[in-house]
Amino acid sequence: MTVDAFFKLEDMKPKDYKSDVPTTWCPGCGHFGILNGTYRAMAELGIDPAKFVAVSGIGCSSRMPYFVDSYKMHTLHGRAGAVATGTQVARPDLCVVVAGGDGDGFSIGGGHMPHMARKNVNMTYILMDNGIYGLTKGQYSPTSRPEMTAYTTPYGGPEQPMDPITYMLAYGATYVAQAFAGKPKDCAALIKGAMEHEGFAYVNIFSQCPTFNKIDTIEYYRDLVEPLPEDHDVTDMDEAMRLARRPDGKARTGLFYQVRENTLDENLKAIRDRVGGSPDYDMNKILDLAKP
Ligand SMILES: Cc1ncc(C[n+]2csc(CCOP(=O)(O)OP(=O)(O)O)c2C)c(N)n1
Ligand code: SF4
Repeated sequence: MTVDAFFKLEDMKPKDYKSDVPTTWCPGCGHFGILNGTYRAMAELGIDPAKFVAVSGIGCSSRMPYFVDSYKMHTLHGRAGAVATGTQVARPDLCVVVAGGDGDGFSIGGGHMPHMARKNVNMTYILMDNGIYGLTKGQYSPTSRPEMTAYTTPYGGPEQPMDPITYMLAYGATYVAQAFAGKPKDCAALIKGAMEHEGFAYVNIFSQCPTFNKIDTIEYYRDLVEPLPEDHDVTDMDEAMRLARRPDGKARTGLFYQVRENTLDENLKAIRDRVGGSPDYDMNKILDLAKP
């Protein structure tokens, strides 16, 4: 079954998807730009909130679902993608979106990441990459630069950061994109494409944390990013990998990679169809197998 949430409502405005819960983020936090990009993507797709589920883990970023007027789940640290997989498989007609931080996704949640991508679960993963643990007051994360001194690393980091885009390409995600929270229109366009994509869509969004990350500032990200070349072929994995590794030090933004492959729910349905599975199946046939 394909997602049945799009183009249900006409003339929707981004603010129509705002919930009654006031935002809790610090002034100047990049997460606002990502939330606004999400509202805009929802409005452009005329999404029916009754067919939309926002699922998050734990962190400042994971508060996002409270601010969206739809079904939602605020789960456990690092488990959003696992819970969302259950949601998507049970109800393939819903538009499922995961939101979380870099610590949530690639530290504690790092074990679930390859499997969401590998299984090609039909959902969107929005990762708000601020290079720090915000909600716990500023410890270094797997995307922090080693020169950053932080709460548990007062003399700098003892290791190199990982690059989310390279990981997700290697894990087999079928839609891989990167954006910067300072450009909410770009965020909206890539999130919209991710929601419409049939398969596992990953969007990495640089999001400044002015309260605790004193080196990955809005100015730093503005200088770091550069759009992918206009003629970039989104089916060229080798080129996507090459650019993900920042050959000239620039982090590319835009759509790195997109291909259409069977999704987990499509493959599960194919198995059910092959064996003629249905909710009315006579369970006695299974019990009969245990007869001596
Ligand atoms: C199992 C578990 N371990 C640790 C924590 C403490 N904790 C709360 S939020 C968080 C990380 C937040 O950082 P990130 O996911 O990068 O999101 P941000 O707050 O920066 O948006 C941690 C470790 C927890 N809630 N649960
Ligand atoms: S601590 Fe950082 S990530 Fe958390 S709300 Fe404040 S600015 Fe945003």
